[in-house]
Amino acid sequence: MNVQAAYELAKERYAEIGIDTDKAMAEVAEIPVSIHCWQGDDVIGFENPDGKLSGGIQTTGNYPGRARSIDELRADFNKMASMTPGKKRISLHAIYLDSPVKVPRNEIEPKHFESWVQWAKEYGYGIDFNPTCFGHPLAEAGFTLSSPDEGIRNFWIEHCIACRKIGEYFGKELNDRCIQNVWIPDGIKDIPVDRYAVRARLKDSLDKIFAYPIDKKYDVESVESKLFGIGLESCTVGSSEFYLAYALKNDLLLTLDAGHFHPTEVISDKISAVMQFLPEMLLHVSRPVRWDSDHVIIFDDELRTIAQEIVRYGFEKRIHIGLDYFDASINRVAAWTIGTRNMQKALLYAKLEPTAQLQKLEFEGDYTSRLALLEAYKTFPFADVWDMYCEKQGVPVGTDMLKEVKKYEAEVTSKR
Ligand code: RNT
Ligand code: ZN
Repeated sequence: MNVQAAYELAKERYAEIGIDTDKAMAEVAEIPVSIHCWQGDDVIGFENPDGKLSGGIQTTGNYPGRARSIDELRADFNKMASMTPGKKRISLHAIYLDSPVKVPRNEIEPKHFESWVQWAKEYGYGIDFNPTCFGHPLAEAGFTLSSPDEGIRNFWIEHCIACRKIGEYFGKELNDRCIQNVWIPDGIKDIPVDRYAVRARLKDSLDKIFAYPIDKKYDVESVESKLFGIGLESCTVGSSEFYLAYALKNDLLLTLDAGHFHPTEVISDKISAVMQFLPEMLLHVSRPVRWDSDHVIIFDDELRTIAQEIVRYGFEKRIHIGLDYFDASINRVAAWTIGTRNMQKALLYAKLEPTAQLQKLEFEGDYTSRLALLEAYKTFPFADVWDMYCEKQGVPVGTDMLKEVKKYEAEVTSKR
């Protein structure tokens, strides 16, 4: 396969429409993607090896070979990273702590994440963080921060404060900003009669969490809304309106997860609305299939549009790209790699758009040209630029990734 020759032709084609493909590749290489650790082990973590996922989210499938220990997870992550171009961060959940003894979630400390920091430094990854308010006996009733039980609320408030301290620690250690994402599963299965009180309790708990002084230079906080969870269909306490308002009022970031809205709503349309009012935001790029199923992200219209909405307005530094999907029905390393490569691919695709020209046509009302050109550009030789980008980044080109995954499966994951 002559990547170089094909690239030279593609480069010319793009130059004709005013696009510098070398520049596009260099720019995309600088956009960090925060890769979720939880694709590697089906969101189980290391707090409790028999941990069960709860909170209305589910991994389905039992393909063999999931990571069962920190070492396995790190090895798998590194394998994925070696097959994925671009700048990488890892998004950890609190349950991925490294501790030989069980630590109650409200007592976790930076020391439980020291080995993650060492590892991240070694490989040059940034670290983002998430409190884990699910998969725990005190979350089983469906409520955490909005629980009617004050003791339960306080437990989760303490957990979230502990996580903020850990985020601050990551930021300081790595001279970085740790993006801390607060998502809670709280919801109600059947029609409630006091939605106001539960939401008031959530607001009060969040106020207590964020009142704790943490250096925002290192720990940047975001809140994630949701529409519904399995078994929590009638009301989600932390809904879209709730968190949009909360983030605005309290100077926080807002997280938009692609699977957390009504089926015909897309987050690509929400980014430009939120960005009018918030300086930064976090995305959980995911793929809902009929529900918040968290399928592996594919190179589809919505993924491309999400990337375009980031790149078109120069929001690369203000929008933090996090991935959030988990498929247990296929090889986990492949799932991780395919999705992460697709995010990168979509960013590169977006960089190859002659946006200013299209925006001018739109401004002038020439929608005929807008449509004609958008369609024509779809079949430009993008694949040749993508292959070149992979080659330059030293990661597998084209279908070679699959060969590597199969090899790793034969040698490593199938033996678990
Ligand atoms: C759940 C949210 C949340 C989780 C992760 C594991 O619906 O999307 O972000 O998926 O925190
Ligand atoms: Zn999410």
